[in-house]
Amino acid sequence: MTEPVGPTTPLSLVEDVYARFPERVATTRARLGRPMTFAEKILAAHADDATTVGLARGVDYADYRPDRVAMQDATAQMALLQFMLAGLPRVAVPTTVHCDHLIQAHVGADADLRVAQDVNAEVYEFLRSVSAKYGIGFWKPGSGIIHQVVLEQYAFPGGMMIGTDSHTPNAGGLGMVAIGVGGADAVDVMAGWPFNTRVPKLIGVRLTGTLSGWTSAKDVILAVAGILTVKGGTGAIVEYFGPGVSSISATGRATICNMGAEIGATCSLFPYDERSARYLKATRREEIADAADRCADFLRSDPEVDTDPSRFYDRVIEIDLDPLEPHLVGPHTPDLDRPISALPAEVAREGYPTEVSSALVGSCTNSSYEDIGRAANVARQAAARGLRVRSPLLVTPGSEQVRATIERDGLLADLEAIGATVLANACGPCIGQWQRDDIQPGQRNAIVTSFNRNFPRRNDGNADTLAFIGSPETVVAMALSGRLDLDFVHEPITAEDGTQLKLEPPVADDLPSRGYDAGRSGFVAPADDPSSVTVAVARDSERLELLTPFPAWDGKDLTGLRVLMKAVGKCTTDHISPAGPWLRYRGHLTNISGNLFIGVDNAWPTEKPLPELARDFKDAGIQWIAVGDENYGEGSSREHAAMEPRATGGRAIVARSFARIHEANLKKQGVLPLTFADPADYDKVRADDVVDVTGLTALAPGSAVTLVLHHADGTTDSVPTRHTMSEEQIAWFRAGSALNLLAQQQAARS
Ligand code: MIC
Ligand code: SF4
Repeated sequence: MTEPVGPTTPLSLVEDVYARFPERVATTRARLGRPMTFAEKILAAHADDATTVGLARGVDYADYRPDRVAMQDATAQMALLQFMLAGLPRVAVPTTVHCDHLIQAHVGADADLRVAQDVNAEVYEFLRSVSAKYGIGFWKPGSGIIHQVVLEQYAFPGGMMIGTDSHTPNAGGLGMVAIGVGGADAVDVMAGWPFNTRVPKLIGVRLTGTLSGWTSAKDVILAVAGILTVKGGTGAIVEYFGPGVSSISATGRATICNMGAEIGATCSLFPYDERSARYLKATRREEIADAADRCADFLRSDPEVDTDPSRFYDRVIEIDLDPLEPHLVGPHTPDLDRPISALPAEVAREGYPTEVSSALVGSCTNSSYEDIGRAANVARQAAARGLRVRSPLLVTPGSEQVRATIERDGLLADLEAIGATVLANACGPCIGQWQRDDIQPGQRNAIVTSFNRNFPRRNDGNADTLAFIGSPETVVAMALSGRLDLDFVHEPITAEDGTQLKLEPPVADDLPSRGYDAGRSGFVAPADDPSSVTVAVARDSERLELLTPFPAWDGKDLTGLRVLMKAVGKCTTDHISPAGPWLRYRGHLTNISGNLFIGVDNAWPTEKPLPELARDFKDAGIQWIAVGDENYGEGSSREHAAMEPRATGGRAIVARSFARIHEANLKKQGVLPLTFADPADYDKVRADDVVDVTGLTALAPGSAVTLVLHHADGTTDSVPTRHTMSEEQIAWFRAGSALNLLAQQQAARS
């Protein structure tokens, strides 16, 4: 049995992992017959069986054994409700829960945190008691955003983890293969089963030049997003290498890996080097840095990879950091990219609002000591001339440790001096937890943030808010000018009284010279005596509901299905199951199903809202399909976007293509993810079709599944589709869900 979960990863765990590298890597190198990249080494060291694990990238499914699991409060509820159904006494792998998503930003840190503790008391108590009972470490609200806390406390070079949040790859900044998954995947690993996923493809990003001036790590990933687009990284690990790497700090690398989620990447990865070691030491993990130094050859790619990358990667991208300018992306999609210098002309051309209505710094992507330092440096330049922000500026520190340190070092005061409001250490406005009083719904306005997502309605629930994303220093500069159409890099900004100021490129330390101040500890260890803990879920709770297993498949082709909706264009998880006010129901499947598809741009009008229509179908015993466009399910890991359809009678989603995590979530919950063999067949599906899904009795990897569309005019179309289900995933469908199968196997084991 593993050691009890503590506030950091114990050295013994890291050493056990490092001890596996030499033999596992040698075995895999021999099997591949060539040198290896860093990502391949980590996967080899974590393969369930390195001698037999599939190696065909993008083809084979493989079993891995991650070192850790992390969950945030909005996804942990459903994950742990499922874990409770698995019938196990405790988790098999070190696991932590982090309370960060449920704190609403309104007036400021302390008051908002108190309100959250009160409003969410039932949910926090559920998470605390389940954690105590099953051996899970619990981080209280206020301790910080999951990915920042993981980076500071748990991530280590060469490790592998999964997390129930799409930005889990943040830990790649410190050389960890960290993958975002749905709760059901986390349940497998917590139950002691391997994590099964398709062997990722590899994309290499070669960095040359040096990061300098206004340009920051954020601009690197914004440029990559512009090149690869929101689907370009699907199914791939993005590995950064080359001489430019050393000019990016460990936390800057985490920013880049974090936002790799926006290009659909499985995860992103930086090699271990002296800057990683400095970060480990600064965060009081000296002995892990020493252990990593001893294992250093395994914590980077073989030299041949740097000299001949195209031999190793499915695709290679080159980015020269020297000419890279600060970028701003948006609105509505993170790959709509341009340098700041091109912004004024584009604002005029597109008719975007010229004023910035709010500027927001923070989120798991950009809330490190260095980020706040650079933002504060810009603020100090303004304060020295008596300038204040012209747009409201809100700042969310990433963790209690960062908050305490930036407070001690006067950086918070610098931001407050120009008029910034400091919010709780939490996701806040990034996930729509923003009680915005200054803008009415329907009012068109532009905001700039240092976050990572900018889908419509994401931050304030208003579809007419245009959200643009840039680095923290860009956001502060734009808050000072108050303008979206000013190139602050080359032009002076103008204060309210007419004073002009040409901002200089910010300079700041990447690590605090006086070390980090840990602040108030937010960690709660699991109970010594789990049997003393009872987990209470009130029968009449509107926020928590115990789950009942989904029914098993009856062994027959599906017939007589209806088409609930057909999504036109972008359909992210924020369209399928929006967050904001709905975060309230993340532990209550029936109640959260009230948001099903409410953000979707549907191809036809319906007489009732989609959640009601779905419920009517369910009550009438009618099953249904839904149709999606490209990259359906882009964005979040929230498995609610798969469970809600399943709970209301959805049996298949047929799309032009899927985002990785969402496709996996659908499979886990027993919903068939099917892609049109011919994307043009999307057009054949009509609102009043009655649909049969055939080929299911012979369902096997690669087998044909056909949709028979019976149109209302009496004609019929036969539409071939493809699926990517493995034997095991087909077994989930047969059992009704992966969890049903797990529970059956668990019962058979004991
Ligand atoms: C997000 O950024 O969309 C979230 C909220 O962190 C999600 C998880 C969730 O929906 O709870 C994610 O990215 O996975
Ligand atoms: Fe939280 Fe936003 Fe990061 Fe998601 S992207 S974990 S909501 S800060």
